[in-house]
Amino acid sequence: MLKIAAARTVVTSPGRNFVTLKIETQDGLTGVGDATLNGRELAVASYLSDHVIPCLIGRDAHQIEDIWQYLYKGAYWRRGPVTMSAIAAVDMALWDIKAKAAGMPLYQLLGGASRTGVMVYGHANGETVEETLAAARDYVAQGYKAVRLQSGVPGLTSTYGVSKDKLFYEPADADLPTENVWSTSKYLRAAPALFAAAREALGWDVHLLHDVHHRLTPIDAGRLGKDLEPYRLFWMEDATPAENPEAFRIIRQHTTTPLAVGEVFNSIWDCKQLIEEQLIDYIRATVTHAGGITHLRRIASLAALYNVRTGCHGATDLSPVSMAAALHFGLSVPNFGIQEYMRHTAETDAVFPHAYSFDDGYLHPGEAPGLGVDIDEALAAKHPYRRAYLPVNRLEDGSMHDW
Ligand code: CS2
Ligand code: MG
Repeated sequence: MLKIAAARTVVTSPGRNFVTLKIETQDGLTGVGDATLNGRELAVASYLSDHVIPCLIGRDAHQIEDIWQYLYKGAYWRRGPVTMSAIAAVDMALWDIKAKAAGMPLYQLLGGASRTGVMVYGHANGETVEETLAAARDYVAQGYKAVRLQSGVPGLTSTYGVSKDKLFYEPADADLPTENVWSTSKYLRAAPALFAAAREALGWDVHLLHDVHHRLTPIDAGRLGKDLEPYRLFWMEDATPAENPEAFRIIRQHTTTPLAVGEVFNSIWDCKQLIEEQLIDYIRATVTHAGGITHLRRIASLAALYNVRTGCHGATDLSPVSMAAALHFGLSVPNFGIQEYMRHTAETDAVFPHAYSFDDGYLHPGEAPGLGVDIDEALAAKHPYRRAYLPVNRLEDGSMHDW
């Protein structure tokens, strides 16, 4: 038995807020889990400290599945991003401990490596098509096989995915929500032009991705997918809000552009219909927001039955702990698709020393026992929490819209 002796949440803000759970066993083994929920960090920190941690002390850290079921079924009020991020952090930390106790990198416990590396995509963005393509060329020059393109929309002062600092995109940028303005008609004219220029400039060997970020109606999404078909995207992400899985039937009727969805999902139940009806091609659920490695493996197994591949979310608001866990999962899972890799800043990397490394377009989790990542709590303490909201989005007439 590996008795859990203590557990604590560490809230730190090296450039942006992160919530990390650290679990310690009586034998001195420690494990970490990422519990960061962008814009609602303290809700998860409290859920862990006030409601979960008291139930962990004294339990056997080896009983990952039983603890997962205890925290899921025992909560009564199940699912949702706060609950499932908290469960995910416990799950990641327990897998970290188990792999350390076994003296091997976590991927070995998940069935070993199914590939030599985890193919990742970077985020090229710019105010203009030219700026975006220049950023994309930088990524290709760094060896990336896949690049996401997000460009400004003529006539709009801001849009999703375009950051002031090209390499690092952090949307949680203000003490109260920034208000963005959106126009679908302006966007639908701009996006196809971006990818036409991209194929002209970058050729066909690089995978191109795009994130619509929940902003279109199903029929508009069908139109965009059809307009993008000549440019052979790897995927069109979050084409329409995914609360309504049936909406994807409409998109599917109009386009063969591959569809990815799920970064906001937090359980297999959110994914089920989209996967079983093959309405999507990639499932974006992540280790942190979808209940940890234990639950993400269940989602991936369901997806494998229907030829749906993984495409885990990996934005900067998922900490290096989450990235490490995603890489162990991604190295082993049979129906791997691609892993998002929005690089963290050097400030963040210093707080989260890690073994994973990038080489020629692929990440590898490394061979350190466990997740191969930790949190430097002394350094973390130097970056106090700062409230930061994600933006909100309105149409040009002021109506609230999806951000
Ligand atoms: C985006 C994210 O990376 C993505 O695909 O959807 O940047 C998302 O906007 C943030 O994670 C929200 O916190
Ligand atoms: Mg996205």
